[in-house]
Amino acid sequence: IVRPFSEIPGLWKNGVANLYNFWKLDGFRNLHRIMVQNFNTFGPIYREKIGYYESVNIISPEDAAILFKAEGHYPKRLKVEAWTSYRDYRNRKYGVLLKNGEDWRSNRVILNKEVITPKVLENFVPLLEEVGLDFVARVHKKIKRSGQNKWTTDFSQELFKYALESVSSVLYGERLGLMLDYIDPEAQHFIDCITLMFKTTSPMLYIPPDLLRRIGAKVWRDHVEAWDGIFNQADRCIHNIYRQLRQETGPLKKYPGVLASLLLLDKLSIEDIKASVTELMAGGVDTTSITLLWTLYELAKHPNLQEELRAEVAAARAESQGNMVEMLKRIPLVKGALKETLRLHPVAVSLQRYIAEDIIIQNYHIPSGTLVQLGLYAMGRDPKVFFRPEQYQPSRWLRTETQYFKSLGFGFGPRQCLGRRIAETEMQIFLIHMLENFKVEKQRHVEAQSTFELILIPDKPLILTLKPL
Ligand code: HEM
Ligand code: 2DC
Repeated sequence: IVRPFSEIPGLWKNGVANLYNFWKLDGFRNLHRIMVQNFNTFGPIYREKIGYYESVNIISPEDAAILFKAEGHYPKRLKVEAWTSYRDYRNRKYGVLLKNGEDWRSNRVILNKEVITPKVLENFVPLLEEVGLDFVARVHKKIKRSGQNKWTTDFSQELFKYALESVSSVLYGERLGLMLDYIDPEAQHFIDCITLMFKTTSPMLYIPPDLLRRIGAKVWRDHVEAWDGIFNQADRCIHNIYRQLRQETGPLKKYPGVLASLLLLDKLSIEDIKASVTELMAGGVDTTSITLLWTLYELAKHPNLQEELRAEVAAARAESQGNMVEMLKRIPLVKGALKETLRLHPVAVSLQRYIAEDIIIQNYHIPSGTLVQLGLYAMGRDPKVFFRPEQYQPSRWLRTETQYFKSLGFGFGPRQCLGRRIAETEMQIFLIHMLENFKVEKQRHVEAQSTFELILIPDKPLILTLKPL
């Protein structure tokens, strides 16, 4: 017999007491580890309430399949109130990230055609390849200047710039010039604002932002300052392209970028376009750069694997005679490496949906409208799901039995990551060029873990060394 909702194990009776305990455990930073612990204590399903935030948590791929089958036509994830509050406060429109219902769907369908259908790859690849080559040239220059035939540093800032340059070049069809020695201070400010925006969001998951605003709390003020910086910079970029496009006469010679394509298509209002393009620009920096940083770190830990990947890339290059679109079809192990990075170091600690119908999971009844979370970080490290989960093994993704609802780093279904195609292509091209040019090494004995700042990031600087091959 199916057991009722009220019998699901967990701590869901006193949200305020739970919030206090959560805070004592430094839960704002340890959310992912607390989830792992909760699954160990309560089993594969538990109910939870922290502050006003209530959810049912699941961990297995089979249960994830049930969850996503019940997501309905307008999939809705946890509302990040800090983000909607800022837009309400400043009177700005929501983009696809924050919209829901029919408004979300109609915008998303149009955006999908410009950023996530396979056919846009041909447009993106040349733009992204240019950025990849510039990154390699920059590293060679740094190595030469060092006089030591190597470059040792915390590459996070370098990767932030690479990611922003990549996403901007796809969105605007134009380069910002971030691979140069002297960069626009406004671009650096934009990068710093995104980091601050994520950092200040996590406490506001559990304490209502409107309350924090009314009492004049510093997190809220910092959060507003961060988004203001993000919107100002994005507005400048968007305005620029808008002006250029109006001066343009006659047909376009080359692909003009996502923004110009959307403006020319004329199916979304300018305000809607601005809102979503800003989200794409802001969503495209820390996500890919941190995933690439973790990947370099894992490659540094596994020199033999690094050689295997290099061999695959060399063979792909030879077979496709340097045609990058063709080359991207011939690097399954590189793609496996990126999946493996997202398994052990996912950007999103969980995926969530408000279910659109009643479901039964682990023999418990869960009513329609409940917020159900799949613990993505916990699933990636669960030995019941992945054989020897602690081992970084890209080849596990070459076997089909590994796939069923297990590769969920970008989410699932119509509400999955809109930037997925950009992110994947950008990261694959980066790894191809890096493997072809440099060996990655790390200092021994430095082990890093994830820390939660809304997205999961390394808890300490990852110092790596690049040496020319
Ligand atoms: C949503 C992960 C890069 C823009 C999401 C979601 C995840 C995710 C898990 C939620 C999906 C769901 O609920 O099913 C990642 C990872 C990335 C990445 C792992 C890189 C390694 C990017 C990039 C962009 C971007 C580069 C922009 C160019 C977005 C947007 C949404 C989203 C706009 C909201 C889509 C919607 O609500 O319709 N991402 N992301 N992401 N991501 Fe990404
Ligand atoms: C954070 O408990 C933990 O891709 C919460 O590019 C649940 C939650 C809800 C939404 C998730 C968020 C978590 C992590 C960051 C995500 C976000 C949806 C989109 C966002 C996964 C898991 C992200 C990073 C977007 C951000 C774009 C934005 C900055 C414009």
